[in-house]
Amino acid sequence: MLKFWELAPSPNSTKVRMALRFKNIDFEAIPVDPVDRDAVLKMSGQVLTPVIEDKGIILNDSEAILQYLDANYPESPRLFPRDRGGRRECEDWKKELDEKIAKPWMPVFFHLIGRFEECDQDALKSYHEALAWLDRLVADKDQIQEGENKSICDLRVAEWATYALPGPGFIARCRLMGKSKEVFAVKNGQFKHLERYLEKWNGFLA
Ligand SMILES: N[C@@H](CCC(=O)N[C@@H](CS)C(=O)NCC(=O)O)C(=O)O
Repeated sequence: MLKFWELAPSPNSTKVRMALRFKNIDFEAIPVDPVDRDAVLKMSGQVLTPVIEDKGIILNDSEAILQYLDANYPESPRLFPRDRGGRRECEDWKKELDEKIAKPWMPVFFHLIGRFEECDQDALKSYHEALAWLDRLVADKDQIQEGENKSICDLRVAEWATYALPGPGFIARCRLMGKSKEVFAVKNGQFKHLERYLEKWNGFLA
């Protein structure tokens, strides 16, 4: 069975967990201690998570893992489109999210994990603006980008939005997500379209 070295709730690990669940791939998750990377280093030759071991292959880097899963599990639902134009659109969407939501997310997350003493209020405001933008975009949709095999775009929305809108299963599995909900300070019902849209992806994180 595929083994997954995971550091919850880091976004790169969250991304891989959602991909594995979306593709219905059985896996064994092995939690990594953030201050003890020896096992990861010994196994993969580097210290960063996530890492997977599958069919004799050891692979780190979340983006490489997502591509590997699509290439090696062809019977499972696809994350990425096959055609170049579709791939470019998905890459553009990633860039847009990186700029609009991942950037302001980071200082707030660093406050959550204790790396920054203060919560950067400007970043939090920009993060909320990004959530409001996404809430408008998903108002009447289950899929953010038109076309087949673009679930990666939805996964990427969930990757960043779940920190403010985590599902109960994610909070139960990873206690820090309860605190995350408080720190990212979104009220229930504030982004109701996004809450509905995230249900499926939050289910994958339970
Ligand atoms: N490009 C890598 C980055 C991996 C990465 O930065 N992992 C973080 C957790 S999200 C980590 O292990 N950091 C180690 C540390 O901060 O000590 C990926 O996408 O997987």
